[in-house]
Amino acid sequence: MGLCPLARMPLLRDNFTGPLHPWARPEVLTCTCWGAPIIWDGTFDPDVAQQGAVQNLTIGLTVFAVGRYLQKYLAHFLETAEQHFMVGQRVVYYVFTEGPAAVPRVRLGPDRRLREEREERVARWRRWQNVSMVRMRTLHAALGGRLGREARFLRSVDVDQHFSGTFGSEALAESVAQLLLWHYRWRRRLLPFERDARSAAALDPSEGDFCYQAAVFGGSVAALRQLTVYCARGLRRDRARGLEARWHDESHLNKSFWLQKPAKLLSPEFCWSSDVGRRAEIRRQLLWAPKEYALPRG
Ligand code: 2GW
Ligand code: MN
Repeated sequence: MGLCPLARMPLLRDNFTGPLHPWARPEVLTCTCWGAPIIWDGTFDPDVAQQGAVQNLTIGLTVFAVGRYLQKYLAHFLETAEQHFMVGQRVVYYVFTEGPAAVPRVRLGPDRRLREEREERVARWRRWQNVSMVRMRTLHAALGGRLGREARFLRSVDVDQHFSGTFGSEALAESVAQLLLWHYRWRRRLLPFERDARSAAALDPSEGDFCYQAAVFGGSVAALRQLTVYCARGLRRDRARGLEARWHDESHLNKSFWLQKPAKLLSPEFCWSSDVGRRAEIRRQLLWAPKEYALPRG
């Protein structure tokens, strides 16, 4: 397995996340075989992470809030982000939406701004399988524009979530993948990667490291431009062949992170749902994703 060039984290020095204490969590894996730290509660000191953070960085948080999701989720998402997300840092929220006028006016702290990015292709959002396609393409285009010039690091997240605990500099790196809450205990060969060899997202049974979540990913502008264009091309290629990967953009994201290893992994504690039930190794729930499976999915 080749070492991922992104794993070198050029801008972030060793003390960026504070001293890592893998022994503080002997029961979980705290480092990948390619040397990327896996951040669990207790493996970093939030204060040290904060002090060690490179100052004068703009961190972007991109979120799509289209149709009923705008009214339903965005206000709570932003309010909790104000309390917990990168507090003390310069933050720009990039809200992709068709109805900027309807974006809730949430009081923002100093050094924090909200930019409304116009999402024009709203008609396409009816089928949820299209959601992933549109998001990857739109994000890629935005990264090539103002957003890409303004922010140094970005996180892309689903809006149907909220922050419920500190989410700070320990979660930044050249490229960051979120371990999927459902599968982190599973055997590798059982992981639900795309196995249809005709799909651009296909992974051979001997391939795939971990199962990552498309609802949360992050990194530098350069790393995310690569990631989003890779996924957008794969999605387009599959569609042209009448294929749809098992987990849509998530399958393509997993293929991309297999080829370009993430520099940092976040434990499922950073994106947890009470639907999973109690797990001894989950010490806190940083981002809780309430699911409404009863609602029509389009
Ligand atoms: C449109 C049709 C059907 C379902 C959702 C939507 C929709 C999504 C919408 O009307 N408005 C909207 O703003 N969204 C955005 O897309 C919003 O940011 C939302 O959080 C995100 C993903 O949709 P969601 O949260 O309903 O789908 P999940 O939680 O099942 O997401 C997983 O699957 C997605 C589709 O492939 C993505 O991979 C996503 O990253 C996964 O977490
Ligand atoms: Mn979601």
